[in-house]
Amino acid sequence: MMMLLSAASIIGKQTDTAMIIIGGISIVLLALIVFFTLFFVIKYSKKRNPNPTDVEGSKSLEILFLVFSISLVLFMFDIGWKGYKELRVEIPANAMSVKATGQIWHWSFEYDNGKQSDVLNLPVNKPVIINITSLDLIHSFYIPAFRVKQDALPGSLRTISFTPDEEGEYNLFCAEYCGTGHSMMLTKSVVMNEIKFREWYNSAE
Ligand SMILES: [Cu+2]
Repeated sequence: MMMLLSAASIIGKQTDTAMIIIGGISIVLLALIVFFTLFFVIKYSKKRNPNPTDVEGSKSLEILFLVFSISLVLFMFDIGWKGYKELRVEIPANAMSVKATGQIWHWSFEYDNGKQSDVLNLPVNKPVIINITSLDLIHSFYIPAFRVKQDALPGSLRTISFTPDEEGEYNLFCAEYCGTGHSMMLTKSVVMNEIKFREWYNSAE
């Protein structure tokens, strides 16, 4: 979206759409509220309306307003809830799992076959579930291009799931200030085609 780097995962693209929808609704509401505030301030100013008028409430208008605003809030909640479920609850059965470990001051990744890496290599278009932990203090696993972020907590496994859908190299940061080396705590996620990934995954080194 606009100035953001483009999303390279399915959930990332949905997140951007949610941003545009919810941001758009907020801008329209702000415009309406400011417009009516100014409109009534001018219309009922002392100069134009020297004798205050008694304004009666309108039950039907109030009910309409309540129903409309509650539906709008629930609509926005629903967008967020669906995204939340995709990230953490409804994880596809064929998802590939990777363990990500944060420590001062680097990331390391371990795959199901025991393969280890300090770069997060992933196959394109394949759902992945990252099991995140920390060896020392609180870090945070953050890949802006995929729109995913999850705290890494010592003694605890947290998961986040997504499907990268564009090949390329993406920055992977620690997003929790964790000490003097925090700004150096970055690596990459490399998304490659299935064949290349298999080659790397099954290679000995
Ligand atoms: Cu950190």
